[in-house]
Amino acid sequence: MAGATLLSGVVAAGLGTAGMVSSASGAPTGVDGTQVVADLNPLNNSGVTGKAKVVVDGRKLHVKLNAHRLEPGLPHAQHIHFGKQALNECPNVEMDANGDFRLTTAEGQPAYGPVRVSLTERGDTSADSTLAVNRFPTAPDGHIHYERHTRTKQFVANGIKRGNAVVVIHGVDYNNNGEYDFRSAGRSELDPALPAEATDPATCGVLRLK
Ligand SMILES: [Cu+2]
Repeated sequence: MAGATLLSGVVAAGLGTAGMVSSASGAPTGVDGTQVVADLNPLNNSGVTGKAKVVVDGRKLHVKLNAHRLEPGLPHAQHIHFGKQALNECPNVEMDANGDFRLTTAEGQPAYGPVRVSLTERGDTSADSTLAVNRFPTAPDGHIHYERHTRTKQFVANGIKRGNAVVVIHGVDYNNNGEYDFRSAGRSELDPALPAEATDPATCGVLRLK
């Protein structure tokens, strides 16, 4: 009898603690910000994998990104995509609208939405820098190790905090000749002056709450 009373006391205390934790985590922003993480998975048979982490505090972002098996020595545009109308997911082969066995950046837009943050190494990080080719990492030895503090718009920060934003790294050398050229995939629909190899997505991951 005494044991049963003790046990029910422990259960009640446990529920009380759980209730407190959940109400604390439901607060608008913690002191240290909200952390979201992504596992990056290959698109377009690139073999590129990686991990990304973003800590959001108000409009401030602290971004860390590591990726591997990228085409070395070439610029890799990398962004945080988010769209209120998007699926907030990575694209799959069914989104290859024209059936050419390539997923272009435009074909992926219904999944991940437009560019909101350009993960450049210096200067502007807005969507204005979507194709700022000379400010993106060039993946020496196929690796990107990236860290940057920046800011974004409030609605974008809110989308990231809700777990709805998507990290995408672009650049696929389909014909493995060590450069972006027009031979294998033609022109980019984002900028016809660029080969599609420079802008097609290589890897993608949804930034989810832990
Ligand atoms: Cu992108």
